[in-house]
Amino acid sequence: MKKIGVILLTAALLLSACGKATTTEHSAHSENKEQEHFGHDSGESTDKEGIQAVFKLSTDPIQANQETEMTIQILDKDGKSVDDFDLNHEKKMHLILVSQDLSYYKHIHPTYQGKGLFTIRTALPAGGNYKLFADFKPSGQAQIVKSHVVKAGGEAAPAIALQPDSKLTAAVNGIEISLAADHLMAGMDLNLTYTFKDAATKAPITNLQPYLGAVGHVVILDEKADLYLHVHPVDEKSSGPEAKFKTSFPKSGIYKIWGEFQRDGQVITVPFVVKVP
Ligand SMILES: [Cu+2]
Repeated sequence: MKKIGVILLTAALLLSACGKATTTEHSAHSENKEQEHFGHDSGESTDKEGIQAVFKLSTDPIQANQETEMTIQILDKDGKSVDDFDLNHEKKMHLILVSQDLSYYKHIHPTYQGKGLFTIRTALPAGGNYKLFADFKPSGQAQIVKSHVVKAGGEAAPAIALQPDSKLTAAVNGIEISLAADHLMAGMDLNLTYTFKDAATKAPITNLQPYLGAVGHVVILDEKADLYLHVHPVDEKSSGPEAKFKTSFPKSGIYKIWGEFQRDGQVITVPFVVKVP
């Protein structure tokens, strides 16, 4: 793949109560029309501190449903391995994998092998483009997010157009989950409040379990998967019936918001699509 002029801007924004929200913005120009609207890079991206993440698949090109080992090597500006990472919500790296239409979402935790090398075995569910976001924190440094696009061969799943949900309520695992957003407007601080009820009895749910050290985690992407926000709750120790997150959408547009929670030992992922004026 030939690419011209890839600009990568990474800005850490203090958005959440624990100050751990990060925005990455990628603007890219490509001769490849297919990828034009899905930020991309060459597998190596450098931020202003010079930290690089080199993504590799042991099987490249990869086919849909073919399990492969993925490696993410973190290097400093001199190309030397970054060896020490702070735990961020119990993990040294969080890896988010989405399909281009954002219909497929996976949140995984690569294994740290030492010397800046993270590995994970995974498969991609259908042909097409996927974007990976590696979220990590070299010791003593700010949180860093690096992204990479991979393409799987094979039959593509029909693309699902991203439509704002008319109703921000969903039932998952017998739990009715509602999302309310106040001040839904670009560039403004707002609260995202999830409310949990028993889907059958409508009784409030108060026994959510900590998941990765907090009542929940929220990952937000804009429709082009250029803007990545990872938001942690205002009150991490809540167990329901509410979980509140404070964030800010950088610009107007359509965003997909995945909330992740845990109850009875099961992780619940609930996606909603909103239009931010
Ligand atoms: Cu994670």
